[in-house]
Amino acid sequence: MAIIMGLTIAQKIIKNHIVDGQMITGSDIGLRIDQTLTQDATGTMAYLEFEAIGVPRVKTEKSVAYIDHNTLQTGFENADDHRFIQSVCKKHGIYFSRPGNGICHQVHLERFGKPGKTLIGSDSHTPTGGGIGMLAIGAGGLDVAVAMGGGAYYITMPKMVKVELTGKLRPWVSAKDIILKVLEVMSVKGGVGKIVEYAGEGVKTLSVPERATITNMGAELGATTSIFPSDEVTREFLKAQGREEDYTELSSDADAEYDEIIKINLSELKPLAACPHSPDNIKTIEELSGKEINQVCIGSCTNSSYRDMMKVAAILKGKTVADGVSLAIAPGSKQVLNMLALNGALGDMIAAGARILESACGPCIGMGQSPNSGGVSLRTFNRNFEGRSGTADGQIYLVSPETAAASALTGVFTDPTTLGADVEIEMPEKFLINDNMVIAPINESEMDSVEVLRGPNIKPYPETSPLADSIEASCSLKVGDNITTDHIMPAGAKILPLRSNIPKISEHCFTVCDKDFPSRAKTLGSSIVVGGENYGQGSSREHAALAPLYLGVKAVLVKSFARIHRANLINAGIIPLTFKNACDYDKIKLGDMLELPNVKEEIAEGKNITVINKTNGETIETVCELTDRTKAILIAGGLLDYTKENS
Ligand code: MIC
Ligand code: SF4
Repeated sequence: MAIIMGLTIAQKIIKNHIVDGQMITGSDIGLRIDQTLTQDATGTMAYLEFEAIGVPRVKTEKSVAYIDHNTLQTGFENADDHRFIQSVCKKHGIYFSRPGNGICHQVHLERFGKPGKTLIGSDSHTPTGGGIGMLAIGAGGLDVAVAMGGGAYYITMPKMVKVELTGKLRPWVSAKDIILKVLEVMSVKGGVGKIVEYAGEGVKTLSVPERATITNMGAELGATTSIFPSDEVTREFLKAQGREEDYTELSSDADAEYDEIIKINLSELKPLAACPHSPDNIKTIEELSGKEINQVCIGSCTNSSYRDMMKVAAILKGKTVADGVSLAIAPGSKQVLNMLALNGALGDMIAAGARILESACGPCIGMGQSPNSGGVSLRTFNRNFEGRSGTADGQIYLVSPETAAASALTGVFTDPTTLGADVEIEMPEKFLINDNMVIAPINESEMDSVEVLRGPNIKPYPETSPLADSIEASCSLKVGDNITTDHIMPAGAKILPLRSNIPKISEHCFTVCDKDFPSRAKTLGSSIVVGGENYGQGSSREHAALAPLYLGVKAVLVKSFARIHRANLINAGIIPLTFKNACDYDKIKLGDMLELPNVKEEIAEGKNITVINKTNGETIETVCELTDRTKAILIAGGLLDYTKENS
């Protein structure tokens, strides 16, 4: 692949931040990271890792810790974790966004995001920041910890995809429908190894929060990130947030080259839904029209902006939610909620019968509001993986706020374009700015005396060991294609409080697929997991690697991996192997004894890794593409050991 000439937006930001490697598609590059964010469900572990690295004060321009996921406090665990994170922030120079201030991605967009900067976050929807022209990437907690300590963040230089938007959305058709269309075209694995850039005259018709809806759900494409230009619309948004000085203009060069171009005419789009159980299982609302529904949830980091909420309030105003429907609404941030409270829109929602939830992830991560058995739930969220809602047989459809609100009133799937005249929502000239729920870092001189507060649920990082010369281990689990991190390490109200307790949370590892996996893996001592295509899609949770590590999983052998999960496995010292020939998947059964006789040497020398199935005598060629750095990480026993050895 040739060195890049005319530059795309992402390539320009990469060029300004590259500290290691060359900007050649497919090669590994290290980036300087300007900003980091964490949320509480991944944050406790990320800060334990940051402490283990031993850097006294963060070296980024801005690092922010949000409390937004584990806000249902049914025991001491979550509250203890919040207190731990708050005290770590005070000790190490990190901004702390208190519970109640809102969902990390929404608040970061409003208050901290800056065009042209790099951001990594321990949450897969960090690309929301692409809506404001940031190179914003989801990562494992340990990668965020390393970046906070001043280390580079490594990615494979992605391919560039241009999505050219022409025309203008028709009334009642929404930014959500754009990204659902892109998902229909590209699928949940179509973005792996790619950055998706939006361009064309249609871009200027979209406000920053609408752009952020699109970049947010780019995570569901498996893309490294998605990004919009930074233009006059961006400037207006920043000005309305009282931050015009953070604006810089950013666009691609006229001769920038893209590996793939997708064209979407906004004027032709219709309201869409992602049907159970995958974000790329798309149908038009017209096709679903009239189907009975039981629940509607509006909010999440995808669709909880001021604009979205105002639109919903306007649809609900003066009406009542249908008899058979429970409508829950969670405005995305304190800024949004407070503005709705002051301008009367919140009153319209309450009067219509909406159940108003706090500004947090809530039902999106199964923290309450699980639907009834077999219930049909319309959600403005970004993921509808099986069981994620907390109801195993729940039928989750992902839709726009307009479709959600219209359907909540009728009790059946309702195409919002049938609602009549559009309601125009003007972006406010000035948002309500009140950062009183963000605690700024204290002076360096006072930091030493801060005591970090740890609760009994906070357990250390699991034990690691350097890579052995050879591995002999049984296949402890065999799964199919598109396994999500929600399968590997389920979330929800019962399990999320265990995020800082790996021994306990590992008892739930893979139980969605096989309830005996944790005890089997533990009994085996060492084992290997076998899977299909796009293994590990979805969340960035490193717990999907740390729990297997704790249970003795030495390698994961699959047809293909999702990006963040593969990186998390390497960080945890688990070898990510892919079949050289996908059909060899059939040569391994649950319980087979596998041997990797020369694994260390093969990894060190960049060779294919031989796997011998001792149960049936087959020899299987596998591939483990690694750079010098990732080889060294695996040999050291994971990124934490590698970082300690190299600092
Ligand atoms: C999600 O949407 O699945 C989460 C919960 O936000 C995760 C992070 C986590 O598991 O804590 C994500 O998207 O990375
Ligand atoms: Fe929270 Fe849902 Fe967004 Fe994840 S996808 S950050 S759980 S709102």
